[in-house]
Amino acid sequence: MRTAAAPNPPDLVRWPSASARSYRELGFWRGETISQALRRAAESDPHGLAVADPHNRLTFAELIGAADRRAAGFAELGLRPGDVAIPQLPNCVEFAVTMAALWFAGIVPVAALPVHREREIAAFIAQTQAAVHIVPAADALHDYPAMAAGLPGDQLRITLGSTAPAGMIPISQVSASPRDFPATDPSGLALLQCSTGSTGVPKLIPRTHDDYLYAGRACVDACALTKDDRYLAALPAAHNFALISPGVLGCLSAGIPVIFSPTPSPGDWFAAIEREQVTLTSLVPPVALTWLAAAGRRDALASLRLLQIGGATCPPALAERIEPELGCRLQQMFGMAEGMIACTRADDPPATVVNTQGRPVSPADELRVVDATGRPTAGEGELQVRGPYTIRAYYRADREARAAFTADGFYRTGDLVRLLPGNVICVTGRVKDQINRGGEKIAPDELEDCLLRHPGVYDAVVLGLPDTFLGERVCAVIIRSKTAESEPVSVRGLMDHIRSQGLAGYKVLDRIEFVAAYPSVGVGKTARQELRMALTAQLTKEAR
Ligand code: J2J
Repeated sequence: MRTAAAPNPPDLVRWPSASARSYRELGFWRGETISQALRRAAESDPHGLAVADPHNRLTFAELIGAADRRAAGFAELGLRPGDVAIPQLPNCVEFAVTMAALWFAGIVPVAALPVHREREIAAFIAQTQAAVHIVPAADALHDYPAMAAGLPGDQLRITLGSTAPAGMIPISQVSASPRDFPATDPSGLALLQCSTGSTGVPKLIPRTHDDYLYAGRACVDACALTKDDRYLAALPAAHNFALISPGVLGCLSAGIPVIFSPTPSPGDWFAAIEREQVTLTSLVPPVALTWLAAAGRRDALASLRLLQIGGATCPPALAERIEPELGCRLQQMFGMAEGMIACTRADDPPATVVNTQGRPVSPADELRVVDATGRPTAGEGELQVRGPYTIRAYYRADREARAAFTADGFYRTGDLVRLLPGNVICVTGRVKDQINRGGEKIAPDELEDCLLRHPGVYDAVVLGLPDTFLGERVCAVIIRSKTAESEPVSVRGLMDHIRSQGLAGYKVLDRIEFVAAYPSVGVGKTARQELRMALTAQLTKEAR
């Protein structure tokens, strides 16, 4: 049993009081917590289906009952309101029960993903002093309990497996008679989302009950969903796209059932859609391509009316194929875990749906586009956003993280856009130092840092090269060290080295190039960016 509650320092930079007041007056913030929203949805339809996966299904009343018992179980273990939890939960009914239980008990979850590994989880623990880490049972790809056991910290370790190794608690034992918990502040911290980051250290994104629930409601409205809809969580459920756009939480709090598909294969997704009569789901572009390749089974998709595609550029050539080949409407989604979400709408002309990322989901989203000198421009430039569900600062932000916000509270997205009439966004590129590999974001800095830890590497530059399937793939350009005693490092050696660094599974090198020297640029961070750009241009030209 853990005795001391983790500290909960005032880490939340709130909206200025005048903005907060107006968001409340306009009804965007309702002064409701996520627990209250879920209970309200359950009260309006207790016997309706809430969540299902291939092995389990729960009505709203059953979901609330299971979450109440688990919340009490968390309290019995010594967890306190305000503690931080790191749940790494796969897409299954347990995801909804555990997340609801954490919120019922006033515990703040980090939206960690099953694909995260030692490096990311250790960084989350260090930043939050998390009181508990919850992992899946060991599977064919990864021994989660062993990973959890090896991580530093005195956090409790819970596994979803039915049995647990020494030092871990099986989730089946996290259960007790329901109890009352102290009221939670709706304007307080509800969730720590994960930034995709452009530096090595993942930044955490503090989302409040008020703002996160509003994002979900605004997306439900923008998608014109009703209680007759059913959402399939195909992408990892804790990712902001699948959680609140409107995703798992947006749907459940609106009384819309959520179907989980644990295995990422089109065959299983199609079967789930057919079995559960799913009406909408969300995908990243490369996964949408795999759906098109499997579209021989199009009859299985008969119930699907809306396919959301986002997370990375959806090329028009892909966008144009969705409706004719899959028989459902495409909705482009452009969002960020920091806040602002934009999407195309049912009544948009086809050219807008194919060629743009639509308009923001809230009338209170403020957008501006600035040129390289920071001045507003009518042409292409960096998108900056501010509004009722866009954060004003990262969690426990250092100086570098604070630079992501302007003095007047706009978030610098790092995305290059053109704004078309009606606030319609057309994403044209990015200025941030990041690789978008099929919707999964990779900080070149982090991979470079790992590569430089190899004794055979003198210098390393990591960059994204264009790729027709993934949008971008990751390439490392290496200068070997000239130490006489060591064998020159090989491609295989570096791939193995990266795999041994405890990084999330998607942080991979697709290609490695060895060179004798880099084109000469200056020193410092900007020069590094210039070097990446010069090498990207060179390698892209060679590939043509
Ligand atoms: C180009 N780039 C895009 C798009 C995101 C909904 C949908 C996606 C996310 C997400 C999300 C893009 N075209 N359609 O949180 O709620 C890139 C941009 C953006 C970054 C944010 C949501 N959609 N992007 O992808 O936090 O560069 O959120 O700034 O993972 O993804 O990434 P993330």
